[in-house]
Amino acid sequence: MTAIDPDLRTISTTCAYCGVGCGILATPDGRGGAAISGDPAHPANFGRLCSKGSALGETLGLTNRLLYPMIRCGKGIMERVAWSDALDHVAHRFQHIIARDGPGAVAFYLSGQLLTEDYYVANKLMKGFIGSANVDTNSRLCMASSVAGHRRAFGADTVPGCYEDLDEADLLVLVGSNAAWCHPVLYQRMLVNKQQRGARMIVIDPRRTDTVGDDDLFLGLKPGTDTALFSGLLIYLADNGALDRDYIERYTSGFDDAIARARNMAGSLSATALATGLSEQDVAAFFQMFASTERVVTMYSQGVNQSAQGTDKVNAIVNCHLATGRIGKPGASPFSLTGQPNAMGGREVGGLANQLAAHMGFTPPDIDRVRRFWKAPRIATHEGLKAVQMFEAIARGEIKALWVMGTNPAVSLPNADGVREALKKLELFVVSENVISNDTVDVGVHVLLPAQAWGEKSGTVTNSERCISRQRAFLSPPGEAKPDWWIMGEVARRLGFGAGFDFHSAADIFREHAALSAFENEGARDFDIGALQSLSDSDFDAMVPVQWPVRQGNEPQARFFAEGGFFANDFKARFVAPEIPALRTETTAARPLRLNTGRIRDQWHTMTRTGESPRLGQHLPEPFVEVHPDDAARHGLADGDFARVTTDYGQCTLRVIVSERQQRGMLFAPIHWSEANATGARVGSLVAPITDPFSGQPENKATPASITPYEYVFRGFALSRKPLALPEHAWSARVAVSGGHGYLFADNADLAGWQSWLKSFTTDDLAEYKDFGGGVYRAACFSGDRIETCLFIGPARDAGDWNVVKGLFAADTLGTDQRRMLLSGKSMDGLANAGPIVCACFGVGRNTICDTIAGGARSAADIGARLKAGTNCGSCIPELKRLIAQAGPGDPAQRKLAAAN
Ligand SMILES: Nc1nc2c(c(=O)[nH]1)N[C@H]1C(S)=C(S)[C@@H](COP(=O)(O)OP(=O)(O)OC[C@H]3O[C@@H](n4cnc5c(=O)[nH]c(N)nc54)[C@H](O)[C@@H]3O)O[C@H]1N2
Ligand SMILES: Nc1nc2c(c(=O)[nH]1)N[C@H]1C(S)=C(S)[C@@H](COP(=O)(O)OP(=O)(O)OC[C@H]3O[C@@H](n4cnc5c(=O)[nH]c(N)nc54)[C@H](O)[C@@H]3O)O[C@H]1N2
Ligand code: SF4
Ligand SMILES: [Mo]
Repeated sequence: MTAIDPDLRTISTTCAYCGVGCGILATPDGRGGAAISGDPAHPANFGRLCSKGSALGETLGLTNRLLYPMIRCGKGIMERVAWSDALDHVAHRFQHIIARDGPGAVAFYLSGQLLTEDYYVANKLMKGFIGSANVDTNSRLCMASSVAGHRRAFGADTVPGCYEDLDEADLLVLVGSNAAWCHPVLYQRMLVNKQQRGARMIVIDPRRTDTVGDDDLFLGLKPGTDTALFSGLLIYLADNGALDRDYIERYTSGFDDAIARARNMAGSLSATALATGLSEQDVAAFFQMFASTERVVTMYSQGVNQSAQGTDKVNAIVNCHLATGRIGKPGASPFSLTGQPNAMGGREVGGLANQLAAHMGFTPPDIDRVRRFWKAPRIATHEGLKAVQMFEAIARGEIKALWVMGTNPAVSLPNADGVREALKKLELFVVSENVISNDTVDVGVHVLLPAQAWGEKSGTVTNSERCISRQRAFLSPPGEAKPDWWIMGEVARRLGFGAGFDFHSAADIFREHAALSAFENEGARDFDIGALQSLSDSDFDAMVPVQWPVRQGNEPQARFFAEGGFFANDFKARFVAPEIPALRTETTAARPLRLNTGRIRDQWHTMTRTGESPRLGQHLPEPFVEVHPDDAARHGLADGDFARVTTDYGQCTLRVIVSERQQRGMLFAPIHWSEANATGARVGSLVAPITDPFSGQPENKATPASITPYEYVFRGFALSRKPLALPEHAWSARVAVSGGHGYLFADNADLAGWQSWLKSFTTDDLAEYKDFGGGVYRAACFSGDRIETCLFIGPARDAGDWNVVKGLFAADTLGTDQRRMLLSGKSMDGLANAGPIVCACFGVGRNTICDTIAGGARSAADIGARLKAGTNCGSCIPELKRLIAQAGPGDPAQRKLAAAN
């Protein structure tokens, strides 16, 4: 028998990406990589993974990794230093600024991608020992409205339901959630419910997204009008005998006020239709389905949270569930879908500036309790600044030292140009990162600290259904990367707080966190994992997913509130009467459109990880803006062209996709591109920094904007084994490709300039095809039998075929014919042009799919049987269905965009 290398055994861990929190099995290959598959035993996914999770193995490379601590030296250059020097420097500078300007002059900005243990230490250090509550997190941009809505209604930030409710519901309502792309594995669970139990689905979103199936009710409401819709629903429920009077009576308060306010806002079907821009029939259909279905789950995400009325939207939804008693019962609950892998863990430790710790707030008894538990006499006694306000305080020079961990605020905060300028003013700017370059780091960080990345770090995360899972290390950390908690602990020790930070492992921290959750709790607080406070190290290592609460001596509890038990003083839930919804910004003649921003299927946030995966770079490779055909006509835009999108805050240049799925008067642009991977496509620079009055969450989905066509004379692309710095005048986007680096670009400069740019770094034996008069230049140089670098430029849309050339570039050896054909850039025998990839799992392109449809495939299942497309993660099934619906056999329109790419 061959011995098994213990380092290569399969480790069970949790996905690095979304809040579904899927279990993963990772088997290291001994060369820094790992085979990835879904964990059949994990209760979130039972073995399924989406395209992003499946491609995690392609993101483990070290090309862009930060490996050593670095400090900006006198000449402005980043220099490698020893850990002890970096930590001394950070502690010393923090100490100096705190002594001079007080604790309010320093801040931490954290992330829902940190582990609970990292988050716990950061929060304890800032709030407990430095004595300032200026610690906030990117969850402010993500979940803050849900947190505020929960606290107003339930008295605590409690998610009442669990994933099994999605399997058991008869009606699934999705509000402001593109779950097909953003929570794909949960969406697959809902589809199984639809297929097997006949559950119905309603999607409420200004855009018709891939979440909307053929037989679903789609409510394409006007942006920001969800409060009116759900207020109308409350009235309908009241007027049609659908209330649970008993539940309202026993377990809630404030019902009459809420009804009165709702009646004012949307007292009838027609008033609701008018307020939301929906048809009366659609409103009636929704209300009737909701009223008549006992088992209904209403899921909501960023279309609800990221609004100037986000908290009210949450409460308007929750009100309808309270009024019908449909909360915390099998298949019946309101359900906030969380974004990041540890959005919930961050809320549990108190990562938000207006929470203290362990779901306690800044009330005198809570402050006193946490002070005693932490032995922290200098504990902060009032709330700190929320993200947007924190960066405004930095801009005003009031906050002088900032430590950013696990987030990229120069891209993801609204008014991102303003944020970038603010960061330049800092006296001390520290970043703990995995990557050596992103827009935030590139602003001019003073100290850069290498943190362990997914696959190396170890601790816990909590998913949308309160399930705590282990993230386990299966790779050794590269260079000198350290756990985030360790880095902060070392700084805390140097600040003189050693006794409070004597942690030697993630398990040590977890035990303390669990003990705090149970400290003087006795059922008064929802978050209690006291039964886990004395896990041994080996218990912690072996810990299986567990849903909280895990109270000492109590039975497990999957749901909350079916029979009251709220966390307000009177144990009752509150009906909160929402304000009449008002968008806080108006469109004008100069800014006639509203810019909505969000996500695409195969990229994660600012692409520092998914941007490394060739598989994930295939679906939508360029930054784009989606426009309704009528608006496109009005503003002189055509599909595949470029456009400038302008707001009062900034400007971007994006490819245009014309689509009827977009609402008239609205634009949609994805958030993923940054200065680090594209030019002029950082969409956060367009977004107004307007926030919800209760949650402080910015309204990322409704900034007034204008759009104008922008012309480029040339389009082109380059592929290279080494990273390239494209000429600065070009518009470009970096795309991960097999075997090297890809760049799609457009430009107005002359071709001779591109030729000399190419020649400045390539060897003499450059094969060229040159027709400068016709606007065409193609060139390639080889190393042995494979392409080293190639450049294709052509007029308008005729640069050569990116997908074909990419295929040739990926090959290790090119035959003589292929070499000769290369510069023609056209498809050739044996290398059919598959078109842009739709199915990331099996690499099936749009052209191949369209050919199969033309050949008689009539359903996604047909296509799956012939091409395997859609048969693994299922994320592309909505797109397959759309292609079938759109394409009559041989429809040339299908190939238009493929050709443009
Ligand atoms: N592929 C992928 N998945 C992800 C992520 C990712 O980056 N990529 N990120 C994760 C994170 S952190 C998060 S927070 C989640 C976000 O997940 P989602 O919230 O599902 O994603 P978004 O695309 O931000 O926005 C959802 C929808 O809100 C709609 N919307 C805009 N305005 C309104 C409105 O006024 N009312 C209503 N009802 N809808 C509106 C938008 O049109 C959009 O389709 O995704 C997680 N999953
Ligand atoms: N316009 C607009 N803006 C938005 C949104 C929107 O819909 N529209 N959505 C908002 C939402 S919901 C979110 S969640 C944010 C996300 O926005 P960000 O958090 O800014 O985006 P990420 O790309 O996830 O940034 C994470 C960074 O942390 C690093 N990192 C990853 N893991 C670790 C770790 O363990 N330790 C350390 N130290 N570093 C790590 C990564 O390399 C990366 O640079 O964007 C928000 N901004
Ligand atoms: S749905 Fe996809 S991204 Fe989200 S946790 Fe599961 S595998 Fe990861
Ligand atoms: Mo998020």
